Amino acid sequence: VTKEVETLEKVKQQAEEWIREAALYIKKEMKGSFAVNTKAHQHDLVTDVDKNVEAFFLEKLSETFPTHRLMGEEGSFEQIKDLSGIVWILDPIDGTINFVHQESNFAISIGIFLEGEPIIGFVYDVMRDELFSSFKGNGAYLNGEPLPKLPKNALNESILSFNAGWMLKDRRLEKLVHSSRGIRSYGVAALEMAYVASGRLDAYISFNLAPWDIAGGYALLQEVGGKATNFRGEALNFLEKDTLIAANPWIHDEIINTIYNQDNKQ
Ligand code: 2AM
Ligand code: CA
Ligand code: CA
Ligand code: CA
Repeated sequence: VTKEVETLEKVKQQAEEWIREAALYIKKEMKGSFAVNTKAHQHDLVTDVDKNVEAFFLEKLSETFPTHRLMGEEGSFEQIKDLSGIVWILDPIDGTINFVHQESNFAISIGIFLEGEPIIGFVYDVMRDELFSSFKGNGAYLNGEPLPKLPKNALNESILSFNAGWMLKDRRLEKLVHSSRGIRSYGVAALEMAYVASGRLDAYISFNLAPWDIAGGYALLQEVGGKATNFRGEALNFLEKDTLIAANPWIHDEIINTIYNQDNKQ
C-alpha cells in the first residue's frame, strides 16, 4: 500500500505538470483564432482547443502511464464503461462558453480514480492561476495552501450557485433565493465545486452534469468534509449524467428539503 501511495504521489506531480503545460497552450490559442462549434444546442459549445487538450492528455497518458485510462468529455469517454483500475476523468475545458465569450472563468478539471474511489483532484482556473488540488487523506489545497474543513453554516447565511435556466425549469428553486443570503452563477461547474470546497460558495446546484464536470471538484470536496449527492440524496456514480447538490455539509440536506419538501419553511 505504501508503494502504491508513493506511485500515486508521482501521478499527482505529473498531472500538475501536464495541467500547467495544457494551460499555456490554452492561453496561447486564446490569442489566435480557433474553430468554435455547437454540439447539441446553442448553449453547448466546443472548440478545437477543448479537443486538442484532451488529445494531449490521451497522448501523455499512453506514453507515461499506459495502464491508466482516460474518460474525457471530447470523445475518450466512449471507451470507458466501468471505473476499474486507474481512470483519469478529464474536462479539458470546463466553462467553454466562458472561454469563448469572456476569455476567463474556465478551468481544466481532473479527478483521478482508483477502483472507483477519487484519489486525486485538480481544478485549475487558468486565467487566475488558481490551482485547487487534493490527495485522498492528505487534504485539499489552493496554490499549495491547505484549505480548512468546511465550518458550521446555516442556509440563511449561505451563498448558493446555480444557472438561471434551472430555475426556469423548476420553480421550486425560487425558495432557495428567499432562504439564502444570495445566488451567484459562474457557468463553470468544476470551479463552482472548487469554490464550495474553499468556502467562497456554500453550495452549487445543477440538474444535469456528466462525470467530467464533477470528478475533480468531488475529490476536493471529500477532503474538506463537503457533501455532494444527486437531488435524491444518493451517492454520485461517475459513469452517468445526474443532478448535483455539492454543498457545505451543514446545509446540504436543508437544500434538498427546501426544494422538495412542500411543507418545509417557505
Ligand atoms: P462545459 O463548459 O464543459 O460544457 C455551464 O453551466 C456548466 O455546465 C459548465 O461547467 C458546462 O461544462 C456544464 N455543462 C454540462 N452539460 C452542458 C450542456 N449540455 N450545455 C452546456 N453546459 C453544460
Ligand atoms: Ca461541453
Ligand atoms: Ca464541463
Ligand atoms: Ca468541457
